[in-house]
Amino acid sequence: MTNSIPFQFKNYQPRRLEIIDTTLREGSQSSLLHDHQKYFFNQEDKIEIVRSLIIYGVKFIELFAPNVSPQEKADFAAIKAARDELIVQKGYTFLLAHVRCHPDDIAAAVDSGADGLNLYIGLSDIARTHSHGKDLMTIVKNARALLEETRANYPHLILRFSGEDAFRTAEADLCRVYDEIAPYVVRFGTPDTVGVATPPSVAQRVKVLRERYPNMDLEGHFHDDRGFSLINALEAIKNGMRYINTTLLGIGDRSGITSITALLYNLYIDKMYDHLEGYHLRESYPINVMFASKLRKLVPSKEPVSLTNRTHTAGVHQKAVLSSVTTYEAFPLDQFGVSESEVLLGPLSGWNVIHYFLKEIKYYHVDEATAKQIAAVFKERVYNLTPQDSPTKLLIEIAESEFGLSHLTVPERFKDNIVQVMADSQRETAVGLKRK
Ligand code: HCA
Ligand code: CU
Repeated sequence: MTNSIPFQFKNYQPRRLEIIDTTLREGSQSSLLHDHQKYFFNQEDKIEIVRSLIIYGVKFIELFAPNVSPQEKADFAAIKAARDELIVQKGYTFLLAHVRCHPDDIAAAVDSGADGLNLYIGLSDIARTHSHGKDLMTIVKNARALLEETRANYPHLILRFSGEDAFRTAEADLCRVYDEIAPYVVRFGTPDTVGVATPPSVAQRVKVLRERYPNMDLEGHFHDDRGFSLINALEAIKNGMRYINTTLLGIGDRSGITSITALLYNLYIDKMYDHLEGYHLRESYPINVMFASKLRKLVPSKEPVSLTNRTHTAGVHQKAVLSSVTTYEAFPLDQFGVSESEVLLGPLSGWNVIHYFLKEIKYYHVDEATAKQIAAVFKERVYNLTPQDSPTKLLIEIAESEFGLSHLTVPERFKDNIVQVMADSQRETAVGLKRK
């Protein structure tokens, strides 16, 4: 099967990997927003998110169909204006509307100036029975007519078609529908709507679709119900899929989809550098921090591009990372914007880190023997801390009032050589570590 539409991407040559970020569509469906009594991103949030994504190097951004609500329509226009402002500096970014195979959605998206339509419809038996109730051939007939008309009326639009729940749709059914639709679109989506796909099933599906539609680009959208959204996206890319849907921090319906920074980080680790063309990897951690603050939370500990991935609490680990961080940090997070490392003072801290903290960070005169004694007292008392106290305060109190430690005088110009600025100065218990 071939796709007959020669499509001009406004002179844009798609890269080896094109991320279609859907933070503002799929991500907006996340229950996390409800948990934090936020419920939706306001227009200011959306513009900041879009600007950050464009600066990060994303060229395709998915938004809701503008007829979802008057607010979505107004937001679409504001986002488009923000996108337009960045064209001279950053090149063109395509705004894609996520639309049902319904004339109202298509008309609203076209009116709002969308560059493309991400059309979708449920194909699996379950969706057909419980969602829209239409049989396969009726779906094909309606979708085909609509797409034919849309293609003819708006030759400039980027049209994509997705069979929702593609991984619970029989291959024969999927192909029967895609065969009919192929002449009108440039991309087929294969969403794993409920997160049932596994790396082998992804590899198999991508191979079948690539063979059957060699001129068609494929797009993946992997939900994380089993925790496979990242590995499935990697597997799809390794088998030749070019377009992948992501969100910031992987948020989305239920447990979400593939995290954008986790995906790029893993491609880097796997040395797939040609897939990273045009992405500003050093912005990875800053973009995660920006987005986490919108959700009123910290960058989650399960996010690979996080400071937590560089935070050490166990005494044995702390001692080792003081000597070389590579002992407990295998991959280079610096390139992803995590330029600090942290050791947290707490019940598990050993005398090494206490010595390091008192001497190198707080500039006390302290020898190792005294640091060992202070550590013993600290370890006894730290369990009784109330939430108002901090381990740092306790340690300093012990050091000064019980051990009578006094300060060294360190010339100003040497201070920066010893300690890095801490990532979050609110966290009094964090010890900044010098990177080696
Ligand atoms: C949805 C379902 C969807 C669609 C993905 C797509 C999914 O919320 O509309 O159209 O590519 O997971 O199937 O997100
Ligand atoms: Cu989804």
